[in-house]
Amino acid sequence: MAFTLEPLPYAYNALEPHIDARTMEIHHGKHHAAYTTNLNNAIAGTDLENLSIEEVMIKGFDRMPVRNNGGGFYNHNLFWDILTPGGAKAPSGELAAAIDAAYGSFDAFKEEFTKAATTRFGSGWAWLCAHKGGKVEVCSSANQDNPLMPGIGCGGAPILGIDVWEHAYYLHYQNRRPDYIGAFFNVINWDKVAARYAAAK
Ligand code: MN3
Repeated sequence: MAFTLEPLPYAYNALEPHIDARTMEIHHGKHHAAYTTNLNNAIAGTDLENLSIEEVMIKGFDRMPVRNNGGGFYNHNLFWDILTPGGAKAPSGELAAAIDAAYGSFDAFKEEFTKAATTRFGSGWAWLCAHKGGKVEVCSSANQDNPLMPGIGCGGAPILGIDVWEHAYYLHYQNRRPDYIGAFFNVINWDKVAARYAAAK
């Protein structure tokens, strides 16, 4: 069964002024669509067909172009899911407690996450991951790699991620990646991140 590109759960302009409509339209309708098509083409007729996307990422890890497009498909699904217009400023409950336990405070976590996203050279992602047992950890990965892949990043399950490829911000922010990362914090759906945390820990 082929993977499908799901529509966004909000309008392309819903995240403005933090992420502009044109960027969202091209990012979802062109980039994510291409990863989806290329992933389906790459696994068609192979032993990776009919597996879950998580299984494809792990089992197809050392096969290009499965790794790039499987990661691209999964990472963008996560990204759209954890964004929302009018997001809360910070998490609450057990996720907030886990972040405080790991980093001391939400502001200190935000600094660490921002540093990971800012210093990821070239194209990639920064993540907040949850380990079994409940510990959370910030890391980053190159290209479309994902922490579920063996030997990439934190090794936990990603529960929050930011795409720092230029295609995610260049139309509006040009070279100002730090401004885009700051704006990202205004549109995080912390309820979704908390649900991912509860499922992963
Ligand atoms: Mn992208």
